[in-house]
Amino acid sequence: MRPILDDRLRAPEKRNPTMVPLKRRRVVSSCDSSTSDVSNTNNNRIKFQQQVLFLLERKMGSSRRAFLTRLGRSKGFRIEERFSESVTHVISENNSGDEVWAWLNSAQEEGGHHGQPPAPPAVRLLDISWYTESMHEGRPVEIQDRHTLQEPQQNAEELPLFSVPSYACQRSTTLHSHNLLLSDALSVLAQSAELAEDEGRGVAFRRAAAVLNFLPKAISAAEHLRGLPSLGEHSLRVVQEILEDGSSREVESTKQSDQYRAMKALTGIFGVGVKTAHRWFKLGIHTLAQLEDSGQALNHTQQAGVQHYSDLNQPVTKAEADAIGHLVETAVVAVSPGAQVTLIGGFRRGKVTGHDVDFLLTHPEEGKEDGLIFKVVAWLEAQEGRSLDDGKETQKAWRAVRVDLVVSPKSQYAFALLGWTGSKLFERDLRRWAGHERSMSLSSHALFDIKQGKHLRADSEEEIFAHLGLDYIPPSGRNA
Ligand code: DCT
Ligand code: MG
Repeated sequence: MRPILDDRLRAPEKRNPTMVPLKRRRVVSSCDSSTSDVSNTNNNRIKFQQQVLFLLERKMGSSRRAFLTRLGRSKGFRIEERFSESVTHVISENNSGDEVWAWLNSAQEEGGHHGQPPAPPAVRLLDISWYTESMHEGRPVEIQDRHTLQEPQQNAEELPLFSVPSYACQRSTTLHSHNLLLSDALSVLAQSAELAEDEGRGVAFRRAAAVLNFLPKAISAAEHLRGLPSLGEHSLRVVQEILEDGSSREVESTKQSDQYRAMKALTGIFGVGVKTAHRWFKLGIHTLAQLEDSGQALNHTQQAGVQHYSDLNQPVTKAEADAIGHLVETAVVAVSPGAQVTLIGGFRRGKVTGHDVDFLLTHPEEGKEDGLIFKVVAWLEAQEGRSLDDGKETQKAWRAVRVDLVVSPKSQYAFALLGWTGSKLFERDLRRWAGHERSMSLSSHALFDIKQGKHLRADSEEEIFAHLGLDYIPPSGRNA
């Protein structure tokens, strides 16, 4: 007997007369209805949990899709309305593998999953024949070659392996990097560019390093980075060389170069910026000793920087930061009862060392924070009986540590806290996001909505993230 297909079960053009026998016809018809509402999930119990199906409407049409969906559900199949990461089987009719793949990519992008379509093994792209045969059997039939759509080999290779949002403030970057060797190398190039006053190039390398630090696993081949934001040709070349040869010639020669070493040494002096260091470098001054011999005029800050050079270039530990925190708190409470001290900067992000210790001071009564820093510094100086530049002791029982004190009125406290916690790249991207994506202007004092023409209030960092339309990222995730 020649089986007959129900018309709606049959592909409009591609007919496969062996699929559904006549006796099924009645069952099929009983499921029919004039409505094409595929979201009408009846209460059929799901028998086949492992297979999560998605029927592609493209070329199938909405009413046929609705019909097939109801049919499948009545047989205990799990059929999703929308494509999502949980889908295991995509069923389509009269589409090539490439066409389905292209559709999936665009669907992912519309859904906000930029740049990460499912990897080919995660989702099977199947022809409608697999579905109709499964309907006939009342269970998911084994997948044969003839059921599968050709896998888009070429496209799959071009797909990025990771999904990386382009702004650092959209990502949580912890201190635990899987690619520190690579990001450290790019940071050398970033620092070299910054020391050459090429800010754009410096930021570009910082961004590339930050993306590497965000990735969930160690990179083994530069191709795996294809399509990721912020990884330009230059950075990719450096990464490739390190992965293949163990090191990058450019990075190694930069580290050895006279200019890089001299500029690092000179800007390592507290109070000396890139411009001053460069002027000295051009005069042949490359080291601290040469500077001291040169007779160059130094300002008050630079003199302190030279005097405490080795102390200030030794990293500050968390234990030291905590001890200094207690001291600052004692001083603050002594000069202004009720005033508050918060650790900010790298230590707030969980770093275990830093080049300085940063604190934010405020007072719950607006206005009472006025002059607080001067009072605190005066109290500390009186307590210590000496100021920083007085180093006449014969036996040194202390070491110099750089401490940054920031003060803010209570109404600006959340903005100051967010702005001074860092990292620098995270802050840069928060401001860039605010400006480019939200038409807002963010600073360590305020958030201004340009379209509404008004300032937005915030009492916490969470509220600022919410104003900006960003998911909240705690300090430990701001180590971009
Ligand atoms: N900051 C910023 N832009 C700058 C400088 C600083 O947004 N140009 C913010 C972010 C970090 C914070 O101020 C404190 O600055 P640093 O102490 O320089 O940074 P850090 O992250 O605390 O680094 P370290 O641990 O080396 O002190
Ligand atoms: Mg700091």
